[in-house]
Parts: sequence; structure tokens; C-alpha cells
Amino acid sequence: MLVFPLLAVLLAGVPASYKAEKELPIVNRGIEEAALMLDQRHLQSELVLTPLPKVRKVRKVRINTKAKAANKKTGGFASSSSGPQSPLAKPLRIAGVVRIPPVLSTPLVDILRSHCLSIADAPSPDLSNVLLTLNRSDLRLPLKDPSVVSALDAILNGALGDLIEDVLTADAVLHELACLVSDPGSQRQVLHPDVGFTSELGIVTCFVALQDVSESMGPTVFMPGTHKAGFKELLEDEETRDELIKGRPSSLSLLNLGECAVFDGRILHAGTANVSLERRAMFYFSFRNPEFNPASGTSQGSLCRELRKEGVTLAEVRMKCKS
Ligand SMILES: O=C(O)CCC(=O)C(=O)O
Repeated sequence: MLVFPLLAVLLAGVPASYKAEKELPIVNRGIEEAALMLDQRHLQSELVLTPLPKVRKVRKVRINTKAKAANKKTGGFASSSSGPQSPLAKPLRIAGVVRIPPVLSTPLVDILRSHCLSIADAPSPDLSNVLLTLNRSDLRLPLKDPSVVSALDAILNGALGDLIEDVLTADAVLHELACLVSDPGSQRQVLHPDVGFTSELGIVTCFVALQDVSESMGPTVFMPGTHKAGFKELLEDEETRDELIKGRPSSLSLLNLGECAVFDGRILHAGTANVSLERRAMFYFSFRNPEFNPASGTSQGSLCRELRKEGVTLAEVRMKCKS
């Protein structure tokens, strides 16, 4: 989850009215961006579903050492393991975002949703900074909660775990584990990537819908293809940013319960305004390439303190959560 780090630090713990004032330029820019996209409605579509491949029986866990050596020379990092790749790897590489069928059953979603919302509504939840805080919260989740463990077992010991291993290696490090809740009245964020640009894939994030998400509930909007070089600069330049938004197709992540949007941390995206009367809760987690060091200008990631200290890998989470 990206926050504008400096702004987030400055605003932590200040009165709500002051926060609202400080956030106003972002709120206004979000409204402008929404209008630009609305003008180009023909360029907007719903994120299409890509079928889930079969789960691999035998895990292939090895880092591509040749690629690693080559990457060292060019200042990059190894971005994939060797062997056959998940069929989801190609669409992720091309578009920067893939929507997949339910990775959690309805009973697992129901239990997880109640758990997350009960902590979100408790007196002092463990929240991380999120971009535009009005009626939006980003709840860090510990790995020990049974509903979280069961969800991660179902997801990571399935085809999505295989994909993450393929594109980031089994040594990928858990970077975020949280639940994003956008309540009615939450505002539209500005488009942003979650990380600074790197030539290789550094972070993969998975947003799992804990209820159906309709257009009025503030779904994430993605700009497919913008995880590639140059787009972050176009977005940051006042001269080019409007043209970029007007000229580029975007996709709304209208997920059904249990479905997942998997995305490259470099892609331009934003949470839109929740103008419905319903809560939108998204369970999410991300993994980072073990050699990827989130650059300055990147958030710490929404991860509770003890997990941050431990540096848990994909292989370890898979094993720990296995039922
Ligand atoms: O609300 C969403 O769907 C996206 C949130 C997001 O991208 C963020 O908070 O950085």
C-alpha cells in the first residue's frame, strides 16, 4: 500500500480537521482524475477474469542463478525461478494486473471478513498509514489469527502461491499482510504506483474481495501496462499527467467475493470513492523479491512489527499455514 511517506509521517496523530485540510490537494486531484477518466468512459472496462491454473503437486524451488548473476551486473535482481512458469505469469508481466477466480471459499471469506471487521472496529486497531484517511483504514494483521492462517493456507498453497514463487522465487519475503476497509464516504485516491520504478518486478500484491465489489463501492482502478518504464514520470509531470489519464485504458476491479486482483507494485492504480452504503473490505498481502530493497519514496508496507522483524519468506508462510 502506498502512502506518501513524508505526508503520512507528518499527519500521524494530528487532529482530523488538520488532516482533512492537508489532504485536500490530494482529494481535489483525485476528483480531477476521476473526471478525466469519466470523459473517456469508452476506455474503461472491467478487469477480465483469467482462469486459475492447476495447483502444482511438486514444488520447483530454485532461484535462477544465471539470471541472478546477469542481473547483478546490470544492477537489477533475479526476478524469477527456473522451470516452467505459471500460466498467470505472462499476463501479469504484460498487463501488470490479473484478476483470478475465487481463491477462498465463501465460508472462509465470511469468517475472515467478520474477524477483520471486528478488529477494525475495536478500540485501537493496528493501523498503518493509508492514502486519504476519511472512512478508509488499513489494518495490519498478525499471522497467528486462525482465520488469517486458514486463508493464507488456501491461497498460498494453491495456484496463486505457485505464481508468486515463479515470478519472485520461493525466497520472496512477506511485505504486507493487512485488510483494507473503505467505508461509505471514503474518497477517491490519486493514481499512484506502490513502489518506485525498477527494471525488474520487485513486489506482487494480491487483493482478495471479502464481499462482492460493485462500482459504487470504490473498487480499485488499474491502468494496465503502466508498470513499465516511463509511466511514473508521465504521471508525476504536470504537463503530461492529464494526457496520460485521458489516453490510456483503465480497468475497474469489480471483484466477486473471494476473487483476487494480483498486481505488480509498479502499476498505476487508485482506490476510488465509496459512494455506496456498504463497506468494502479487501484482504491483501504482498511479497517482495528477496533482493528488492524498497527505495526511498516507498512505504514500509502494511506489516505488523513482529513479522517485519522476522522477514518471513513465501516458503515459510506456506509451511507455517499448511493445515
Ligand atoms: O482501495 C484500494 O482499492 C486501493 C488502495 C491503494 O492503492 C492504497 O491505499 O495505496
